[in-house]
Amino acid sequence: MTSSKPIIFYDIASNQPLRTFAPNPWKTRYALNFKGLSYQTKWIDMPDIASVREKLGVAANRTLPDGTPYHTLPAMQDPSTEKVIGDSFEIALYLDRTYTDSPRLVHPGTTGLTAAFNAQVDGLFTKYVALADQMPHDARVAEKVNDMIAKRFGATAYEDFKLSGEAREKMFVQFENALGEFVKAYYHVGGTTDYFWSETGTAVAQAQNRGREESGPYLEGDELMYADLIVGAWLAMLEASMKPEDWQRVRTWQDGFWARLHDALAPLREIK
Ligand SMILES: N[C@@H](CCC(=O)N[C@@H](CS)C(=O)NCC(=O)O)C(=O)O
Repeated sequence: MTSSKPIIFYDIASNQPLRTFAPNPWKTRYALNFKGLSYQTKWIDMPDIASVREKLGVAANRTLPDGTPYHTLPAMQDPSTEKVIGDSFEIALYLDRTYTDSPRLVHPGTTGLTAAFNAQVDGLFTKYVALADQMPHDARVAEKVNDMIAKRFGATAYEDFKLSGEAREKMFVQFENALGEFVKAYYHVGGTTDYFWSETGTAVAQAQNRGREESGPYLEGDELMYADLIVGAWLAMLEASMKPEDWQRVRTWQDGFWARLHDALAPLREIK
């Protein structure tokens, strides 16, 4: 089927110019652009996400540590089928099921694997999200957003989450090491956690990458699939939400591997 009317994609509003910055909406934008589908973005201020989703009739899909549910984006409404979906992974599966003439995001027989990979990648990057401390929230809502986040985690103020000095530097080193472990998935080497991206292990990592430099930067080399967009979404979040010099630092890690992946996805970052 081809979509007759544009799909409505609900994304979180940034400051001007409006652009995607949060990782899960990035997954959906990448998916829509990859499939070449016609869509338009509805930008939603973060404090309004719950009321918009309630109006659309989708349930809250995340829970706080105390069990309280809360609403998130992305969400999607497809006027051609009247379907409304409020989760990035479910949106990807729906798009594959419905728009079979466009390239497939999740290849047959890999749905469970991709779901597990999605959770794994979210967990990995979320651990270091404090380093993305320049989220481009609009000034009109920034204070409300900061209060919302602080309240969720029992802090008195958003400032309590901010890292500085040695603690921040330590987190950078840990993040680089964690990505050094993760890059093994791309090098197609063993998954055992032996931390080869330690100071003494760097040469091992480089040796193991030999032979993969010439192929594309995706998990399967030249062939892009949804799993690559999941990682790409987190990299796009880092670019949008880190200090430029911090993002430049990430770009140098693992011999520039993440920069190569992010740059390869540039044609799919169009905002419609
Ligand atoms: N499982 C959901 C998670 C979506 C999610 O966590 N979205 C975040 C942005 S990346 C959000 O909307 N957060 C709003 C908030 O924290 O209030 C999905 O994949 O769509």
